[in-house]
Amino acid sequence: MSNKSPDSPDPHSAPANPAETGSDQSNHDMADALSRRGFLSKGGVAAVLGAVGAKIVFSDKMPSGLIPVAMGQEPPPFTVEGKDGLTYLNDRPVNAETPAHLLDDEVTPGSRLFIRNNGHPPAATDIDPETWTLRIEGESCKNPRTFTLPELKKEFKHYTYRLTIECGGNGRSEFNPPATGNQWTVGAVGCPEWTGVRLKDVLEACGIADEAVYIGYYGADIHLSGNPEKDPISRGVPMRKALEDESLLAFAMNGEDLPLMNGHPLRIVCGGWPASVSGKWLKRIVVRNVVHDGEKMTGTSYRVPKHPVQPGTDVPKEDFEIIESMPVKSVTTYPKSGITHSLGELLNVRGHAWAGDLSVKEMWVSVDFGATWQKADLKAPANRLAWQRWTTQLKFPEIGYYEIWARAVDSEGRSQPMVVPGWNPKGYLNNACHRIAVQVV
Ligand SMILES: Nc1nc2c(c(=O)[nH]1)N[C@H]1C(S)=C(S)[C@@H](COP(=O)(O)O)O[C@H]1N2
Ligand SMILES: [Mo]
Repeated sequence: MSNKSPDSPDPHSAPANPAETGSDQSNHDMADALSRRGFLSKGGVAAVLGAVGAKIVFSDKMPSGLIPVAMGQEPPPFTVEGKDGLTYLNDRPVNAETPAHLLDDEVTPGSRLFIRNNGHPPAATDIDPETWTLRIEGESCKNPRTFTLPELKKEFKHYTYRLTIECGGNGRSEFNPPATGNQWTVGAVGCPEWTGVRLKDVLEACGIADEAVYIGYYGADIHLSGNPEKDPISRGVPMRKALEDESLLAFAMNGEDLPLMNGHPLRIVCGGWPASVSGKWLKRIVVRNVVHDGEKMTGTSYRVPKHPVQPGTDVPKEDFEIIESMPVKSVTTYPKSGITHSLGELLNVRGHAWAGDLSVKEMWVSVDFGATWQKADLKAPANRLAWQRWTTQLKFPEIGYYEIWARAVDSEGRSQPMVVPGWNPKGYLNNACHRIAVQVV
C-alpha cells in the first residue's frame, strides 16, 4: 500500500494494487494531484469524494496520503485460450496475473493460474508427452539417468498435494522507487492441486552424493534472444527443500494435463518458495556440489539485500542473499473490490492466506483503516504448503466508503505489514495487506 507519511508527500505515489485501481487516465491525474497536494488538502478531499462517490466513513482514521482503492476500478480483463479473465502484463513473452476476485476458488483452476515466462515457451506441437525425457545428472549425482515421462509415471509412486506458488515479484508494482520487471499487483499466486512423483524419490533412485548441496533445473523454453546456448532461467533449491515430501515433479494439475503455459508436460513444484524455483517444461535436473549457478541464480535476480536498505539505494552485489521461503500473505477474493453493499446487511468476506514454508495462525480484518481489527475464521491447510481459506462477516456502522484490509499472521507470530515492506532493488517480497473498496448504501 502506498501509505506515505504526512510530511513527505511523494510525487510518484501510486495507488495500492494498481490493476485493481485501474488505468483510467483521469484517475491517474487525480492520484497525482492528490499525492502532490497531500490527501487532506481542500481540493484533495473534494477530488476523493468525487472519485469514491460517497462519504469516507472513517476518514479521521485514514492515513494522510493514502489513495482510496476505489479510485478507478480495473478495466475489464481480456481473455486468451485456456485462461479465463487474466490480466496481461506482457505478450512477448506472455506474463499474466489473476485479478483477486478470480482467485476465489479454494483450488485454483488451470484457467485461473497466473503465467510467468522468462523466455519463449515451447510450442504445443513440439511436445509429445509419450517421448518427453527428463535427464538427472550433475557432479553430485552418482548414477545419471534419463527417464521418459511414461517411465517416471510407472516407476514412482504418485502424490497429490495442493501447493501454493507465488512469483517472488508479486506485489512489485507498489515499490517506490519503482523496480523494473513485470508490474505484478496481487495476482501472481495460486494454489492448484498438483499430481506427480516426488522429486526425492527420483533423485534417490539416481544416487545423491554426500557432498550434494543444491539442485538446478533446465527447461525446454528458449532464451528471448533466440540463442540456443543461453538459458532463459535455470534456478534450483537447496537439497533440504528438494527432498521434502511435497516437492514434486508434477505432470498434472487438478486431475488434468498441465496447461501448456504452466509447464506441460512436466514441471517442478516446490510450494512456498518463489515460484521461480518451480521449473516448467522440465528437461534436466542437475545435482550440484555448489549452490546452483544457472541463469537467474547469480547476480541480483531473486535476491534481496541481507539488511534493510533505504529506498533507492544502490546495493552492492555481495550484500544480496537468495530468497528462500516466501513471507506471510493473504488476498481477499470475495467480494470484488468496488462493490455496493446495503447498510444493515452483513457482508460475507473471504479469501486465502499462506506463509511460505510455515502455516497461517490468525487472520484479521479491518474496516477502519487498521484502527481496529476483527478476527476472521481460518481453516487448516488441506496439506502442508497449501493456502488456507479465511472467511468472516462484516457489519458497517453507516453508509459511505470503506476499505476492507486483511492481515494474516504466520505460525511464528509474524504479521503482514500494512505498508509496503523492505524496499529492495528488484521489487521482491511485497507482502503488504491487500485492500478492497466497498460502498455501503
Ligand atoms: N522453464 C521455465 N520455468 C519457469 C519459468 C520460466 O520462465 N521458464 N518461470 C519461473 C517463474 S519466475 C515463475 S513465477 C513460475 C511461474 O509459474 P506459472 O507460469 O506456472 O504460474 O515459473 C517458474 N518456472
Ligand atoms: Mo517469478
